[in-house]
Amino acid sequence: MRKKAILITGAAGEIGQALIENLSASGEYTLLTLDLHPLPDELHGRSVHLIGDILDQKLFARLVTEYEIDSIFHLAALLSTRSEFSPELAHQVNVNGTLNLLQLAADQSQQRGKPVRFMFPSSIAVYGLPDLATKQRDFYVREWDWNSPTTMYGCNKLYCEQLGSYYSHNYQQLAETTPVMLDFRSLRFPGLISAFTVPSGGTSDYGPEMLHAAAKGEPYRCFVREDSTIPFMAMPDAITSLLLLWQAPLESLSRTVYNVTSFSLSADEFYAEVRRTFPQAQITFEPDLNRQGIVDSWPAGLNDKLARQDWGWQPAYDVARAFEEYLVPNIRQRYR
Ligand code: AKB
Repeated sequence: MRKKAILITGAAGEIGQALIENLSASGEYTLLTLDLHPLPDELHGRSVHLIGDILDQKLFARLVTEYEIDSIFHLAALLSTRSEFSPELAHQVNVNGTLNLLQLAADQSQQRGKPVRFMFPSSIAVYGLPDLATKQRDFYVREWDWNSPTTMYGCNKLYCEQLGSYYSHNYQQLAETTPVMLDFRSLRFPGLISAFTVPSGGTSDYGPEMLHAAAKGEPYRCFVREDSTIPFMAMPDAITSLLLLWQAPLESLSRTVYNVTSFSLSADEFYAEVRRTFPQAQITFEPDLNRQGIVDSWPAGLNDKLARQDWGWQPAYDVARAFEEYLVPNIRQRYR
């Protein structure tokens, strides 16, 4: 008899680490985690960890002989800045890797006669605002607004959302018998800020990088202008939203992809929050034109009304609580 398990890809990344911490706490689930890298020592023993590549289909073929995959949290991806340096590699990992996992989920759903729940974090990078005036005017974008990404990562995320929806609703639509479809659900995240990990390869990284540098007493050159505004979210809210959507009854969902957000801040306002706790922070603003262009194309805020309406999404951390109760105390402790 195969063991029922939840598969988490990209498990050693920022969201992955926080998710393992949360899902393993109850001891209720067998977690199968996959990453190119080992997990940090604190997470040892919380999951069955495999060092491997999502492009390795043989690895998945072996996995399903031992495990019945009940849900997949597919977190592995090359982020936006990294993807611009290696667009073809990004496409391989972000699109072909996702396709492999969708196929695995489709086969598993069919085999066990029950949909595999497939959770896919998407991003504000799927939006592409044409100019700053429009960004200011259409401050809180809805899911269907401005779906014209300017980055490889954004294109990859938008396409994979659509692939997920295809596998959920129309897969093998011409076959004589309708297959058991998988159950794909996606969240468009803003820039995420963790107190415990520092992001790498993203373009929203200037926020968390500023904060972690200040806490370490290191100078930081912020690569966007002071007025650059995007939405952000503290990691605990990201995990809450992921788990809420995962657990939501299918009948309550009116779509497969939802915006979620907590607060919007300009880089200057972010700096002001950092300075409140670390008045000696040495932050300078030296915009990098290319990365600035990416941030300018991303929305200043997200309209997450549908997530609130359909599955009761509500952020627990506004700016003040995120900094005062989550980020600052934990970061202080970390760099003490
Ligand atoms: C990135 O900057 O690439 C990510 C994202 C906004 O999805 N943090």
